[in-house]
Amino acid sequence: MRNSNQLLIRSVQKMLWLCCLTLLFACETEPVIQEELGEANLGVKKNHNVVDVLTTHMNIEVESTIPSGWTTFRYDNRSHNPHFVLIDKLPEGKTVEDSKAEVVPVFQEGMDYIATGDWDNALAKFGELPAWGYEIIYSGGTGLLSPNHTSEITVYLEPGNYALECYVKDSQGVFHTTKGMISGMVVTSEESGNTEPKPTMEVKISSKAGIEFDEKIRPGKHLVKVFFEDQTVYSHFVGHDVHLVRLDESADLDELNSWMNWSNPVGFKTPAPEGVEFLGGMQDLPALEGNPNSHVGYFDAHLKPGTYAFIAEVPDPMGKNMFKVFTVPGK
Ligand SMILES: [Cu+2]
Repeated sequence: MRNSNQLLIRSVQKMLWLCCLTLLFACETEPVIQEELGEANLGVKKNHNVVDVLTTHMNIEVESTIPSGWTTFRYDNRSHNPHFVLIDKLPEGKTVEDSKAEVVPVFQEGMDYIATGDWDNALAKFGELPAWGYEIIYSGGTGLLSPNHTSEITVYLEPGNYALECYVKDSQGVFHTTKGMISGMVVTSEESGNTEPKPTMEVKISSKAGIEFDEKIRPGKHLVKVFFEDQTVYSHFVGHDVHLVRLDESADLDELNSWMNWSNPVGFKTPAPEGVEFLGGMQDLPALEGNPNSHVGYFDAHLKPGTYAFIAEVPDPMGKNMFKVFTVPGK
């Protein structure tokens, strides 16, 4: 397994990662204040224009066309499984239909080989990914979200064709993408007019230092800014991100640490580890050089007193300082 992993890492390192597109800035408008009685007023503000995203089973419902610039998505998970929404910017001329035909099946067949311990054939299968698959720019998205939860995120999107996907696995190891959790969306050159949000707290992530934040956290409604100091490709083909989880006493941190890697046969398989409530987060951002908007994404977090963690969806997040448990005190 170790040799196979090294082979996979080497094969990934050979691959081109063409994330060199330029982002454009959008104009801004004033946000609306939203407060809730009984909660600490931490000054969270929200954008007017919100794109609704809905899951009721193995689906992602979203508007087919939206404007560009700062974009707030409200994800409502009304299904019985945890899901996320990763926003893929597709290369010029490609659509979600190309992803369904040429990318999704390759990952599923590769995963099926991994599940049987056949890494040689898995690597051969991943080698069949089309060259354009390596030009997909992961552009943020909603982190893992437990059933019957909603989460709002804000990211900056430039015009183009996008795919929204979730690749959590079912109990048989079938990716949710294979079961239909991938949808297309066109982002037009019309600007949304939304403003960059004002956060109440900030989390930084980098391949070198892991996840860093000020652990003195007040309870209440927060808007979390996630700053990507860099981005890279790990052995599971994708980069780092930040998920927020609430942990109860039954949570097994080692189990969760292993679960956060889809290329682990037991990883990302539902049911999710016990005692873990997924509260959203920010999917991979590209952190493009010279484009400050590509480094930041925002998500809302209702932090009641308790034990939480910020965790990345990477192989062994604990070993990368990307699994940080923290406590939110009482008022
Ligand atoms: Cu899913």
